[in-house]
Amino acid sequence: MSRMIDKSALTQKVKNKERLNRQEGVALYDLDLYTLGALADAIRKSRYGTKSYFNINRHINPTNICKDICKFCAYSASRKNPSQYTLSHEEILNIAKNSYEHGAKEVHIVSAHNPEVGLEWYMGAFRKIKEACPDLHIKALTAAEVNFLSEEYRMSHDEVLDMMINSGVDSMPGGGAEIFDEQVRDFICKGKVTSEGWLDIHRKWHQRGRMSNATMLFGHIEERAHRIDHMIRLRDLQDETGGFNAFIPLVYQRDNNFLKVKEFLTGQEILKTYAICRILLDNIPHIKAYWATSTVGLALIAQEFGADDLDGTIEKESIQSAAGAASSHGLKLDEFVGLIKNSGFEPIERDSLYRELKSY
Ligand code: V47
Repeated sequence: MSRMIDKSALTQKVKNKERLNRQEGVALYDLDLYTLGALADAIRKSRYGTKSYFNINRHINPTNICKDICKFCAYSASRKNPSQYTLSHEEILNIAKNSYEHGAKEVHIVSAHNPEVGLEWYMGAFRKIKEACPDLHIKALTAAEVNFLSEEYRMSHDEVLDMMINSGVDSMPGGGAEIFDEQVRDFICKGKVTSEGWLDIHRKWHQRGRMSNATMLFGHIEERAHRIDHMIRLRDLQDETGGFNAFIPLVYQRDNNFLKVKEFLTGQEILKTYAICRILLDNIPHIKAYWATSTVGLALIAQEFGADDLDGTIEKESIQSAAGAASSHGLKLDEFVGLIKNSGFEPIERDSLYRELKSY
């Protein structure tokens, strides 16, 4: 189908800043990497020049005990797993305080779906962090976790979202989106929040005047058309709410999980996907090359293929690193800044809502 679309007409349409439909989105993959890169780079440069955003953040993953079994996940542990853990409030608070004292502006708190710890374990941790560090931005609970809590405690999504706000959560991370196509989703993470559920939770969050991010897990069993479908569903919601700050394509990590993927993406396909999301998602301000899954090297190149954000220093990360990513320890600030500078871009430290804090 995509072969029927004239490549030069498609290229011209992108240059004219006209919105592309689903079929044209898929056809973008037929353009060569350099054409796509130039198109995405022009959009990126027209918005941000050579600025590349990052923040000083700390990822906290407080429990790995999960009632769900997502085939791609190497992080979760069943209750019988010897490597299971659940942090106490005191431990979570100490991590947050320590990071705050060392310059972190954001804690990114994402856990597994642990049915044993109780709602107060989730919410109380946020309250305690907010009380101790009022200026520390709390980005917490994916839509998948919101859905889990609502099912577990027989509450509506609205009630869980209100409880998050009352407990000090400032924004929501983009996790749990995986791939929206229902057939692929059923195969890779059956039982998790549905695609419609994920989108509706973010819709409700945005209706409360709050911002969030959106991810897409790619490079496993999905096809190009599924990625385009995913992006278009997000673009539609963004038209409605305007509440997404950033889109984050997460490159599938292959180790220690049940998804037996034989062929992995080439660097070209990953870069094409960054470029395509910059082109298609005309209404989402930022494209984040999350270095933990793309590798630092490819994230730096992605800056020339549409990405304007590199996430943050992270400090410690357990979800992707369990599946093979090199993010178990983050990046030191001076190293991160040096890498961005050496790649020809201007490192801009931002806060969680993309207000510029410092140019390095
Ligand atoms: O939703 C799990 C992903 C996500 C694997 O909002 C994997 O700023 C790759 O959402 N290979 C959680 N990915 C992380 C996340 C995130 C990360 C960075 C920034 C933001 C943000 C959000 O981790 C899950 C899932 O898609 N994940 N296993 C894996 N094997």
